[in-house]
Amino acid sequence: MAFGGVIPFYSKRSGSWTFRRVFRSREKVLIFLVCLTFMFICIGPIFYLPDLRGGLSTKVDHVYKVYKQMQKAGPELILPPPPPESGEVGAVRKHEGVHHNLVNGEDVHLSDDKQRLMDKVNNDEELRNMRVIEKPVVITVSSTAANKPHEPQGQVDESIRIVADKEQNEIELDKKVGLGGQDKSDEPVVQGGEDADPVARQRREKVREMVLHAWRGYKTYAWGKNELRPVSKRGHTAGIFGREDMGATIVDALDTLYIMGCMEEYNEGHAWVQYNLDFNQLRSEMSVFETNIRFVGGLLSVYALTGDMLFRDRALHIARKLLPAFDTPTGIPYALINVANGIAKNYAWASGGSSILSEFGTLHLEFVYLSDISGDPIFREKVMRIRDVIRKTDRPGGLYPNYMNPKTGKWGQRHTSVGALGDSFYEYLLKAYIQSGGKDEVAKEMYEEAIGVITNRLVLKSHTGLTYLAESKFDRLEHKMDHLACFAGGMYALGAKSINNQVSTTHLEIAEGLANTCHESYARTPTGLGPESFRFTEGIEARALKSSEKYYILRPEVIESWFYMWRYTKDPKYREWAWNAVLALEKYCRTEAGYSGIQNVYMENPQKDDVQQSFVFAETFKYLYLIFSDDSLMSLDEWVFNTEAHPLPIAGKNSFYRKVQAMYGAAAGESLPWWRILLFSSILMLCVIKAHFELEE
Ligand code: DMJ
Repeated sequence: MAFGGVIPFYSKRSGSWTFRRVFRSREKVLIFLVCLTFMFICIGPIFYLPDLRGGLSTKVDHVYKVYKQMQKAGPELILPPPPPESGEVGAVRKHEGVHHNLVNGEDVHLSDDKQRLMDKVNNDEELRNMRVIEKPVVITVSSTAANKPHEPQGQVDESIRIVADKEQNEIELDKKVGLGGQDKSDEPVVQGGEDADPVARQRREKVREMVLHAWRGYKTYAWGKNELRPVSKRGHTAGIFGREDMGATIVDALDTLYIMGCMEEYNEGHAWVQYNLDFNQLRSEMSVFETNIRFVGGLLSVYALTGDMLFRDRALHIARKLLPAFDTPTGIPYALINVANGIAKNYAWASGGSSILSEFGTLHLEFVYLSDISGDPIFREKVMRIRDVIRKTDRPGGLYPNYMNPKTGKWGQRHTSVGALGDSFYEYLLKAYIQSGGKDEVAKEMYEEAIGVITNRLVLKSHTGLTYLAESKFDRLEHKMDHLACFAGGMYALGAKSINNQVSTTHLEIAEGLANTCHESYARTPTGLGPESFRFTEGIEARALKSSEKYYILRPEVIESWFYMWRYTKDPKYREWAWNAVLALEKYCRTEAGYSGIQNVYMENPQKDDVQQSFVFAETFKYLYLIFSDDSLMSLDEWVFNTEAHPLPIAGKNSFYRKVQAMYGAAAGESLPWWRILLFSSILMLCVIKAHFELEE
C-alpha cells in the first residue's frame, strides 16, 4: 500500500488527496511522530524491555567481543585452516558417552577457526599480563584504609560487561560499610556485630584467628589452586572443580573474610578475582551444582555485601557458562558441563543417567537473584522450568526420589534422603520462599508438602529417645543419618520461624531433637568430631558402623544447625557445643599450614586426609563466627544463606538486594510482555492519525 493511502496529503492544485513532494509543517510533524513511534516500537524494546535487555545486549556484547578478537587475530585467520588432526582440541567435537547433541555435526573448519581464535585470545598480550599475578597482590594500605574494601568497580571487564541500570548502580555504589558497623542506620549490619558477652567475644576472636591461619597457609602454598593440601603443603583440586586452577578457596572465602573484617585478605582475594578468575580458561568438566553454590553463590554474596560490580559481572559470566547444561528435553540440567564446548552429561553412576535432586534442585536462590540484579530473565526461567517439571510429576508415596531422568522427566530409583543426594533441594524450597520476602507462595506450598511427608515418614526416635532422620529405599527404611542431613535441624527451625502455622511448634521440637542427635554423634567420639554417617540399630545409636563412614572432612552441617538453634532459642548449650567443636578442630585438624580433615573420628590419633576443603571458609568458620556474634550481624530477617552459607539478601527486607529497576512499571527481573508495549505504541500511533484527521476536518 502506498504511503499516501495511509496518511492523507493536502494538494494545492486539485484540493483532493494526492501524492506530492512538499508537505505542510503540520504534516511534517505528523510524519515525524509516526516515524518516531515506529522507531520506538522497533528499537525501544532492545534497550528497555527486561525481556530483552539481558538477552540482546549480551548478544551485542558477544558480537563486539568476537569483532575485537578478529581485529587482533589478524590475517592468519584468512588463510585456509590446516586439516584437523585427530585428538587435536576442536577437531573432535563429540564426547564419548555424552548424548547431549550440542555440537554434533558442526563444521570442522569452523571448529578449527574457533580454536585458533581461542588460542589467539589466550595469547593475547593484555590477557597474558593479567595472568602473571601468581601470588597475591598484597595491597599496602594505611591502618584506616586497611579496613576498607576495594572501592566498588564500574564496568571492569568489557568482555563480560552487561548493561546495568545506571541510576540504580549510582545509588548502590554509594553504599559503603566500614569495619565495626555501618554508616547508615537502615542498612544491614554486615561487619562488626560484637556480642555483649566477653567470653563470646574472645571465642569469636579465636575463630577469626583460625580463618587467618587457614588463609595464610592457602596463600603461601596453594594460591590460585582450588584447595590446599595442608599437610603436604601444595595445591589440590577435586573433580567437581575441573582440572584447572580456578581459585575455589578464594571465591568461597571472600564473603567470610569481608564479614569478619579481614580486609587485607579480602583485598588479596578481590585482586585475584579481578585479574585471574576467568572461566574462558577452563577445558575440563565441572559440576554445575558446585559451581553454582560455591562460585556463583560466593560472588553474588560479595556483590550484595559490597555493591562491587566486579562480582556481579563475574557471577553472570560464570552462570552463563552453565546454561548449555539446561538444554535437555525437560529443562532439568545435566550434572557436569565442559564450559569450553558446552557439552554436558550426567554421572554414569546416577540411576540410569539421571540428574540428582539435590543438584538440579539447588539452583533457585542464585538464579533468581542473578535475574533480579541483571534484568536478564533467563536464569529465573531456567529454575522455574525445573520447578514446574518436578511439581507436575507424581511422587511415589508423596516422597521426592533422589533421581530424575532429564530426557524423560521420570523419577529414577526410589531412594529418598534428606542427606546426600536430596538435602539442599528441601532447603531451597523453604529458602526460595524466604528470599522472595514471603511472595513465592508456590515454594512455600512445596516446602510444606514435602516436609510434611518427611516428618510423617522419615523422622523417627531411637529407643533412648534420640530424634533422627531415616532414609527410604524402595519403601524400606534405612536407619542411617548422614552428617549432611544434620543441616535439617537448622532447616526445621528456620521453617518454623518463617512459616507460622499449626506445625511450627512441632517443627521447632524436631529441630531441637535433630541438633541434639547430631551433637551426640560428635560427643560419642574420642575426637569430639562427628562421622560422615551414623546409624541407629538395636545395639548402637548415633555411631558409624562401617569404616567408610568414619571420616570427618571439616563439614559444617552440625555447626550450622547449632547456629540456627542459638539464634532462635538463645540456649547457651549451643554456644558451648560450638566452642567444643573449635577445640576439637584445633586439636585434631590444625596443621602448620591450615586445617585438614581426619580419616577416623573414633581414633585417639587420627590420620589427616590432607585436604582443606574450600567450604571450611564459606561455611564452617562462618557459622562458628556468627554463633559468637550478636544477632544483628547477618540478621536472619535480612539475609538467607545459600547451601554453601553464602548470604543472599531477602527481597523487600534488605536494602542490599540491589535489584535492577525495570522500566514501564515491570518489577525488576520480571518479564514485561511484548504485547503490552506493542499495544501501547499502536494506540499512540492511532491517536496521532485520528488527531490529524480531526484537525483537517
Ligand atoms: C557444601 O558444599 C554444601 O553445604 C552442600 O550443600 C553440601 N555439603 C557441602 C559441605 O559439607
